[in-house]
Formats: sequence, structure tokens, C-alpha cells
Amino acid sequence: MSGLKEKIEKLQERFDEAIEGITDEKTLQEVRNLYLSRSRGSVSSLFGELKSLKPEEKPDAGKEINALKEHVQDKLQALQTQLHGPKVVEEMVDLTLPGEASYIGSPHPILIIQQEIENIFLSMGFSVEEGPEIETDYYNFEALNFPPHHPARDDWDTLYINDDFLLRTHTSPVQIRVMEKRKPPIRIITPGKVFRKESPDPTHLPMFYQVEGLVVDRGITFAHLKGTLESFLKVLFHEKTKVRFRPSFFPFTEPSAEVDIGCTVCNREDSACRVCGGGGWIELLGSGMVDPQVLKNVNIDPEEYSGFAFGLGIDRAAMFLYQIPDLRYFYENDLRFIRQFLQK
Ligand code: 2U9
Repeated sequence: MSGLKEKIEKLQERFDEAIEGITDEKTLQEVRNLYLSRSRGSVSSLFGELKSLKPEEKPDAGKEINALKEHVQDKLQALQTQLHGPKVVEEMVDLTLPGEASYIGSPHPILIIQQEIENIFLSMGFSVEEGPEIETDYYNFEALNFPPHHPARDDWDTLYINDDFLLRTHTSPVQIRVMEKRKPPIRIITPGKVFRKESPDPTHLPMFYQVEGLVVDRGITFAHLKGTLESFLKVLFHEKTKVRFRPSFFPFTEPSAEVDIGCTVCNREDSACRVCGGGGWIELLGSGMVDPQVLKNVNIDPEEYSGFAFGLGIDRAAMFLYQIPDLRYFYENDLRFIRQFLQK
């Protein structure tokens, strides 16, 4: 044991001499290796000598070697700090650097367009109304002038829940519910999900978003319908957007019209345009004067009041506004797609 003790003291003396006057990192590292290197360091190899001691000598000897090791480590650390400043300074966070923005989500592109549509109609004095997605046959069809078993129902591929309930195929039931409760003047839009028995393809989905509108008052004419929809489309798309009305048929409006806009991509100038198929027009809305029978169904006198209504697919509008070629992208929730619509 006394031999070992002597060795420890000698080593400490040598070490203290060795670190005197060190002024560079390289020499500091060399000394550190010389004394502390796990395999060959002089302090580390002292621990190997413990094996040859008697068991009762081992604890004290262990303590002394450890004390030497700590002494060496402390001195080297102090010298390191003297040369470079405390280690934490090297690793310190620079609080003056700009932060990294984290992604906290954003409105879905369909919701962005829905809100744009809502804002346009709110500015024209409309209110936004909502209603149930599960409806009765009465509100979805009968009140809207579809008689039971009438072939016109075939155009609205309906998902039935049971004999009494179905998934609404349009948001028109909301307008019936509002008219049952409120007297004219009525100016409402009804955005929301609707459901149809469709197989998904680029332009069809079994669930999509729709917004319908309804105005009922004294003296409402087709001119109000045209003016309102033209103003709306010129704000939603572009002030120079061309709008055309084509005769059509819906059970709940008479007369009825489809509303097209001039192609947003080729501006009616490319006969090979992929978006409008070269026809120059994009079919966007259905519309018409509310059928007198529909007004009667909600106890509004068609002799005193008249109204116009319209409907538009929000997904379809979003497709043209963002030039998305396939409706299914909207519902895959692939962040690489969704993140493109981050609002600043
Ligand atoms: C009431 C009376 C009349 C709403 C209307 C349309 C024409 C129409 C389609 C457009 C594309 C649905 O999303 S779509 O497939 N809508 O063509 N909707 S008139 O007429 C009403 C609504 C409620 C009480």
C-alpha cells in the first residue's frame, strides 16, 4: 500500500508540474490523455493496481486514487475555463436569433372559399343559416315540390338511413325550416355538407359542400336574381368575369336557369383548354324563381310575395379558384396539399 501511496503522490506532483504554464488547447488535451485516457492514462492505470493489494487495503487505496482523479479533473477543467471561458458559453442559445415558426394549422381550402362566399353575401345583407344533415323526406323533397315517387327524385341520388330519415341531398331543407319560422323579407344563405350516392371520381364525391341562397320579399323578380348572382360572381372570381344564364329545370324553381362563368383559365380563348374543354364556359350555379307551390307549402302567399333561389357547390368553386384538377385532393388530408393554402 505504501508503494502505491508514494506513486499517487509522485503522479500528482508530476501532473501539477505538467499543467503549469499551459496556454493552448492542444497541450491541454495531450495532458488530459496522458493522465485520464481510459486505456493508457496514468491515473486510470492506477486503478488496475488495486488488484494486487490485500482486501483490507483496497478501500483506502481506492479513495486516494479517486481523490487524485478528481484533483486532475478539477485542475484540467479550471484550465479549460481559463483558456476558453466556461463551457456553457460555447453552447449557449443565441436569444437574438429569429424564432422558428411552428405550424399550428390553417383553415381548409374549402372552408376558406366558404368564408369568402359568406362574406360577400353578408355584405349584401344576407344572413348565414344552418340546419340538420339528417333530414326527413318532407323537408328534403316534398316541401320542395317533389311529389312522392316522382321521377324527378332520381336526379338526387339519395342515401336513405331508414324509411323515415335520409342524408340531405341539398341544403334547401334549411330554407324551408327558416321560412316556416320567419315572415318575409327573407335573405339567407345556407352553407353545409350534402350527401349523394356517388362513386368518387375527379368531379364527384358522395359528400360535398354546398351553399344555397334564398330571397323572398314583395316584388322580387328575375332581374334581382341576375343582378345578385352577377355581382357575387364578379367579387368571388374577377370583376371582368363573364356570366351567362341558360334555361333549365328544377322542381322547386320556375323559371329556372343554370349560371355559367367564362373560363377562368383560358378566358374563352383556347379551344383546347383542359378546364372548360374548349367550350369557354364553366357551369357553376343553378338558380330560379321560387316555385309558387313551395311558398304555399310554408304558408307564404305567392300572390303577395315572390322569391329567387340559387345553389352552388363550394368544392367545385374551390376547384376553379385554386385550379385543383381532382376533388378528391380536398379530402385526402395530405399535408403537402393542405399546407399550400396557409393564410398569411
Ligand atoms: C327553396 C327553394 C328553392 C335552390 C336551388 C339549385 C337551383 C341548384 C345545385 C348547384 C350545384 C346543387 O351543388 S349542386 O349540385 N343547385 O341547381 N339550387 S335553385 O333552390 C331552392 C332552395 C330552397 C325553398
